[in-house]
Amino acid sequence: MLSKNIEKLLNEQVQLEFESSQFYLAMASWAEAKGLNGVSGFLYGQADEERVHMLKLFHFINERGSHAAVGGSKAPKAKFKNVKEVFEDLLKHELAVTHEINKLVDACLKEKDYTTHNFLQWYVSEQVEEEKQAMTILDKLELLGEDRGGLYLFDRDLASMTAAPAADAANGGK
Ligand code: OFO
Repeated sequence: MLSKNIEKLLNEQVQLEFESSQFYLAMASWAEAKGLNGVSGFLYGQADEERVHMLKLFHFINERGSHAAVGGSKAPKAKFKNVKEVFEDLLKHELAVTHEINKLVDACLKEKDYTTHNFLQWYVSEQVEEEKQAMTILDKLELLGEDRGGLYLFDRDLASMTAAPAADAANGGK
């Protein structure tokens, strides 16, 4: 059974994962409209992954005898100056998510909720990977530049980094 406080914090995380998914979807749409199919494919994949993160939380909350809440969201930022701004925003967003996960982990330790603490370790590792990936992408962008040639190569590169649909995790990672 989750405490009221942990239930509330987990539901806030549900909302944040949902907002991450919507944000990356808006980025994907912007890139697709610009004809950057490698970038948009990558971002559509990221949006799907964030939805999976949200669903994992849903299942956990409900299985622990609480109730996962569905919230709304305001429309995310949809216009970007250039590809660099997209990935700078993505990294900034991931750093903010990591901060929230850490707060949640901390709250679990304070309440001696070791089950939720254990569950959250997956998110801790995932954030390390996502931050690393965003930094690698920004490095690539720096290297290739945003002139036509550089952007073409960058777009092709991102197509090869696109995650396969995370179907196995879509049912809560079971
Ligand atoms: Fe949900 O992993 Fe990033 O935000």
